[in-house]
Amino acid sequence: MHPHVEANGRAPQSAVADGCESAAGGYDGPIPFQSGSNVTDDLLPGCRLVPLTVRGDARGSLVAIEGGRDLPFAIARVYYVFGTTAGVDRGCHAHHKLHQLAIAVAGSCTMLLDDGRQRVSVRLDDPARGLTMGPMIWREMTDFSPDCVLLVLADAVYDEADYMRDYDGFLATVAASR
Ligand code: T46
Repeated sequence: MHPHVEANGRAPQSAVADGCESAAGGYDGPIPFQSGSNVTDDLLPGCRLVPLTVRGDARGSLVAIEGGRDLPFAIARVYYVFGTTAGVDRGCHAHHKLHQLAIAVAGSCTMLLDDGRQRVSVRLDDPARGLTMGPMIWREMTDFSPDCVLLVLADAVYDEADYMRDYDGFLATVAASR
């Protein structure tokens, strides 16, 4: 298991994600991580930790990300989360179609990913590594460090209709797609 992949459990049979308060709850217990130790291995479908090329010299470091080249999608939107209040959780939703890449360009936070079958918790703490998140993945962000800046590149502009913000509804959609 990659050291930043901190936990993996089976998704519960019924809703546990009643808002972000239950982000750490509802696990049946850890099960072995399935994908080995390579950082580019799939965590869940559409979710990968990917190394980013760091162009460094004596002055410091620079990472460039070009849509369609370093990413499997064209970048339609960039946003970043920062100044997160201590102890709060964010996310608590899935997307119908959206593809994203998230990078903790400063500080760290934990991203809990849930495909309705399994849950994986990943610590994002490296500006040289991104996390891809595809459609139909419930995500919860927790344990933000005070200095955390979470940069997200997305393949579509903001569309509230693409959000699933109800965990039971998310599970029902997953079940209906089987
Ligand atoms: C995701 C995680 C990682 C906009 O107006 N435009 C935007 O592009 C975004 C992302 C948000 N907003 C508005 C909607 C809300 O009124 O900003 C407010 C906060 O958004 P939200 O509560 O969705 O933020 P997070 O941190 O819970 O989730 C965000 C993304 O929305 C989501 O797609 O995957 O970060």
